[in-house]
Amino acid sequence: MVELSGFPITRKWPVANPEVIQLFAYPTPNGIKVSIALEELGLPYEAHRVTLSDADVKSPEFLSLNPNNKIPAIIDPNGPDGQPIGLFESGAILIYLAEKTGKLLGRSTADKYKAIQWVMFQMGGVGPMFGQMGYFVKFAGAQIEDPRPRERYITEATRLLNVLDCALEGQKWIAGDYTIADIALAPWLDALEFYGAKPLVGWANLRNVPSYVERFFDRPAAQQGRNIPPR
Ligand SMILES: N[C@@H](CCC(=O)N[C@@H](CS)C(=O)NCC(=O)O)C(=O)O
Repeated sequence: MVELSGFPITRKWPVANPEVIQLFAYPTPNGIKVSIALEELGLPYEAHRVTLSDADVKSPEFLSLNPNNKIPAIIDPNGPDGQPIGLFESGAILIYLAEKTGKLLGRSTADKYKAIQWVMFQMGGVGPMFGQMGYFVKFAGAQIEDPRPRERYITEATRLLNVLDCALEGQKWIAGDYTIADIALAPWLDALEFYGAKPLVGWANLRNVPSYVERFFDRPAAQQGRNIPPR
């Protein structure tokens, strides 16, 4: 029997089955990357609902697993060398799960680095820029008179979308085969609807991204994982 009581997070979010991967998340674009990957990989897991409130993400128990107070985070009871491992940062978790299973990273070493390249593009570009745009467009827009932050992030989000749109020309998935890069990207593309930002970033002019997102969410694992853990 694996023992996870050494992870203080389990005091606030008790573990029912310590033999399976523990996911601590909320169904945001970053959170559902991991639930969708787990569904795609068919790995058994237990999902714990960690809201974005300070009471959850800034609790000492959560900070013990992710000192950066953000979902998602995981504990894999059966990590490298059979030892439990805790991980945060969704990109690192995706790479970890793909390498653990030998899936979702293409067929060759070159494919693998192409996939990781697009994961990094999402982690360093799409996620932070779309997130900031969402803040200025949807949440804080009316309270901030200076138009420059809003314009800056809309311009950058539009630029990133067009990079992706060009790269998807003639491709079903961004790195050839379906990989963790698609799992990293599609939830963020889908968030543009929630932000009400599609008209601002020229969504209607994109040739490939809209059908790419539809194709992604047609997958049973994406449909299942996008609601885990429930709100
Ligand atoms: N780079 C991080 C970003 C994670 C992130 O921004 N999580 C948000 C929800 S999508 C969060 O937990 N926010 C709570 C907070 O900042 O207090 C990752 O990809 O894991």
